[in-house]
Amino acid sequence: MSTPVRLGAYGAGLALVFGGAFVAADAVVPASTVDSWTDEAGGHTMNGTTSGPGGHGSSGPSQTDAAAPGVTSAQNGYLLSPVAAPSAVDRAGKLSFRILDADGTGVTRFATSHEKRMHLIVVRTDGTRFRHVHPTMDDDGTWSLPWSWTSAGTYRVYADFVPETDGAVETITLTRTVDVAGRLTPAPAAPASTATVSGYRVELRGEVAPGSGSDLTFVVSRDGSPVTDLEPYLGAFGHLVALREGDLAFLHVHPEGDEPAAGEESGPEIGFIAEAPTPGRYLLYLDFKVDGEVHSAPFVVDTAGLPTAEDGHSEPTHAVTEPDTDAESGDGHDH
Ligand SMILES: [Cu+2]
Repeated sequence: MSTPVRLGAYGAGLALVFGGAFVAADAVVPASTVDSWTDEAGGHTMNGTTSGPGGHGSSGPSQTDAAAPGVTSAQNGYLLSPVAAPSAVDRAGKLSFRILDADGTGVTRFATSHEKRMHLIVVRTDGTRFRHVHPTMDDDGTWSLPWSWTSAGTYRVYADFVPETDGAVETITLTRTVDVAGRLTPAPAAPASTATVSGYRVELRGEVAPGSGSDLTFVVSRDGSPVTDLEPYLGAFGHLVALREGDLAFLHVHPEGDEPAAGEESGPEIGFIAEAPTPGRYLLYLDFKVDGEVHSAPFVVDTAGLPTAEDGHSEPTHAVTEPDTDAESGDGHDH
């Protein structure tokens, strides 16, 4: 794979790289191979699971550009199996899946990346109910963790990992959707540059500009006072996931930069450099850790100069939705 685009670091030495690092990776497996996998997988849905993101992203600016990770169940010779999970709300069970190689064999060798071998992101397709967790693996390569859904809807599940191979180190992000039965209350995303979670107020400063690096700074406060005791989490002081509205392409998993030293604290600002591959709306989720607890703060940002309603982009009429209960309670994280 060719050298990823480096955008440099900002603030705490963290960089958010949209796009560039992923572009080269898609060339390895022919599209026809991916298609056949996708078709195959579609025939083996189970437990309310459907394969792939198809049909759940009709308003995105770009549906299937090959550069975007996190929109397919297969990439670079790796396939995400159908995801088994409870099929309705409030049913305790477990969520499980495997990563299969090109022979259909379960992959069991994963490199540790950002302190974990597997990062699992689950979010409802309207952008709410974000969870970022770390399952454990059985001998046969089955990843699982206890699971229940608090809300009905269609969810995107992302498995983000680095296979342990003798070859180049590459981050793979694969996705599936899971449908959860129950009464659904959709909560369309509306622009939101502040979030309140567990008493912490987080303000996002800066804009996302398509095609060029732009500074994004998150400022954390509590009761009007800056929070200066942010703790390292997964090897950084903040952990940002960005999804593109529409196709929910997974644009980033972890910030880059030097790891904080043990016991080091930071705040109230957490800086990133962002580059969006296309104009549009992006859903951002900042994980940060204070007093041993991880909190997720959701944001919705439009790229600068995004066309408005008269150009056919529908503006939501709803007020900004409150952070969901998962994010507020901070559960769904393992530490
Ligand atoms: Cu993770």
